Amino acid sequence: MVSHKNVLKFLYLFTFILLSSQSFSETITFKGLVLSDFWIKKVIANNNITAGYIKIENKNEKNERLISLVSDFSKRIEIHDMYIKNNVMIMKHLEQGVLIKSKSQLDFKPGSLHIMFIDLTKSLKKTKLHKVKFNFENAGSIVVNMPIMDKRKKSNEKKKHHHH
Ligand SMILES: [Cu+2]
Repeated sequence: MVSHKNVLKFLYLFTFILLSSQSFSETITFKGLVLSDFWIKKVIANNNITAGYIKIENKNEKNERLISLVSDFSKRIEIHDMYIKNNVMIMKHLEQGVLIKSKSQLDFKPGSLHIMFIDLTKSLKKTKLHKVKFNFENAGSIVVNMPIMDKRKKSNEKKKHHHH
């Protein structure tokens, strides 16, 4: 016979495994917006800057705009776009935020659109999730718990061109 205690032990273990695997399976649905695959890149050495990524799908009839972001671990957060112009990598601060068209998905990803955390005030532990508040023009604000990763997991990586 399986005792109650053992079942509880098993559940705790199971929960622990789920939490420690830090999968990308978490998806947040918020007022017609679907947020997924969100993560922050592990801070390199003594840098006090890092980047974050997310996929935002807008299922609404109306266009949406991500206006700004706030966290308690960096003094500033900017939305940046990155592209090559005349063989030079250009990083552009999108001061008006970024448009997410109706019925479309916007991908923040390495080498492209990204969230820039500037002047980090805390060390970002890999074992913790880090709260970042996303402010949208229509949907309002939502706090997302973002994990720290070395890089995006292979299983989620689509074939893409690399720009160096
Ligand atoms: Cu940047």
